[in-house]
Amino acid sequence: MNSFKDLSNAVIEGNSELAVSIAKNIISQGVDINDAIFKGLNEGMRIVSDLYAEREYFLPEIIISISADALYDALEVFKPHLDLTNTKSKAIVVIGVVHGDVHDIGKNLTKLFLEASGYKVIDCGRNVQPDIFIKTIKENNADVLALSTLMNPTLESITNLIELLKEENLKEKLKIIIGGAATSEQFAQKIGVIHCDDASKAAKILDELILEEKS
Ligand code: B12
Repeated sequence: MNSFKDLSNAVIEGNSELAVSIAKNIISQGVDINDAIFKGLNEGMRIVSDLYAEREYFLPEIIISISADALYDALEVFKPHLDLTNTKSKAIVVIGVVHGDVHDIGKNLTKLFLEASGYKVIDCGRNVQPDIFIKTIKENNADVLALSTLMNPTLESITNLIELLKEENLKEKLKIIIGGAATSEQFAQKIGVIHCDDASKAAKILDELILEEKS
């Protein structure tokens, strides 16, 4: 679909006005909004990330922030049209970016996809201290903990948090799913959690786990 590519280009260009106008157009055409978010917005940000990785010194971080703004502005247009009001949620998810890391675009997309799939998501934000995660999990009797990090040094924050969850006897009660560019299947296996490299797949993975548990 052409408008997905246009939307992705608007994010790459950091053109909020254009992104919003394309998003409105997509809605008026009755196109699948999950598809628009993934194939348009997410794809645009992925290309920006690749450009940054390849030509790091020529693409200032400010440009990336402008792309992120365009993505968020378009998301605001889509949000009211996603069914986020499921009266009976599938499960309660606590989500956040671990301590030391402020990259939250992937986490925000994961949150949105989970909400759109019927999960109740409590967002702890970014650069989250371990005790905040523990408190939020306990207060909300959470079923799932979803963690994100894009930086290698902050993998340690995930390891430390898992240790703390064990001490609090919470690890076995929770399904723990991690994502973000710094995470890997190997790392996830080592610490006994689930790995997912794609925000749009998280709900499917959790659906299967929850179904498995119920049967
Ligand atoms: C955008 C960006 C920024 C923005 C962040 C804006 C924001 N609000 O998030 C700004 C400019 C602020 C920034 C700052 C910094 N950045 Co930066 N940044 C990036 C960049 C270019 C893109 C990241 C991004 O948003 N990608 C798009 C999103 C959609 O992708 P994503 O997060 O990977 O998420 C996808 C999946 O991973 C998954 N996912 C993510 N989380 C989760 C969680 C769950 C549960 C699930 C299921 C899935 C999932 O779903 C998403 C979509 O499918 C990357 C480079 C790159 N190539 O990735 C560097 C990068 C991550 N940054 C880097 C660094 C070093 C920094 C700084 C330290 C720079 C500095 N010297 O100040 C600071 C960070 C300070 C800190 N303490 O956090 C490094 C990290 C190196 C490393 N591996 O350790 C990178 C890799 C650049 C590089 N090549 O050096 N950055």
